[in-house]
Amino acid sequence: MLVQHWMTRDVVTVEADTPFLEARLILKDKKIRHLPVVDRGKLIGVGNGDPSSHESDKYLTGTWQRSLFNGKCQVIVQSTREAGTIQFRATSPGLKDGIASIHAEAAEPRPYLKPFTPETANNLARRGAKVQYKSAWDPRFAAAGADALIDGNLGGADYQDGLWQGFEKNDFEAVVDLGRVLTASQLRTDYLQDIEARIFLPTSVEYAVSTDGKEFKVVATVANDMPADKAGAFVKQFAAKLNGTQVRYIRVIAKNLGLCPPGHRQAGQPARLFIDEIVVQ
Ligand SMILES: [Ca+2]
Repeated sequence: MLVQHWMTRDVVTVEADTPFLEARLILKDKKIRHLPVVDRGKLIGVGNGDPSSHESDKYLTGTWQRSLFNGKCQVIVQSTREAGTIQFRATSPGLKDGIASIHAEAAEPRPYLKPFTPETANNLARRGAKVQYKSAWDPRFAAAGADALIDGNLGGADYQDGLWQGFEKNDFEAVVDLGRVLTASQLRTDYLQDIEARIFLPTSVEYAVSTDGKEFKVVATVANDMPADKAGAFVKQFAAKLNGTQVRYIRVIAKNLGLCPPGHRQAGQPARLFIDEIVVQ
């Protein structure tokens, strides 16, 4: 006779604040004489990493269990609102019990952060502007298509938010026709860097302006001063002051890094360039 033949497989537990009458009903209903109290923590899920497993991730009746996969399984424990030690024990027939103590500390509540809503730039499309592309966007990252860069919508840190237009390996080159001659004080384009997604800032952005669409004058070339290995997802503005220049056509050429640089996880693979808007002020 082994202990495993006597041990309780499906342990029913209660928390310290469970009403006594409810605990008594559980004892009667389950025909048990002992009811472990799990304090300052509760189980909210189990798993084992086996993608073909059909076992439940939740046992709302409290009879938590999970098969091992490659000798391991996972338990998700949630702390309560009180600091203290969370005691956890895993048992299985034929195996030594596993016991873990987790110390939960009191924490300051995090401030509420408003969900991200895209900033709106001046909407040139509504004012009759058109963009003529000299390079083709990647169809996987088309955003709003031909008007994406003059629709007034700016992207966020998520390259898949549908507001970024992507160019793989190619430079970005396009001419905006404002439809009439305007006095402009600044040109600006924003780019995303998220090197995990092979998205890099342009190495430089050149702005040229014209009033007839034929003769273009380069008014600024803005170099990138951000390292190509800077991790995380962030947006950088490349702006050029114009000081009241007369413009109708604006040509923007943003140079793609070309290939993911040495040291990158996908070194040698095509680099992507992501732009969301051409802002004329
Ligand atoms: Ca846009």
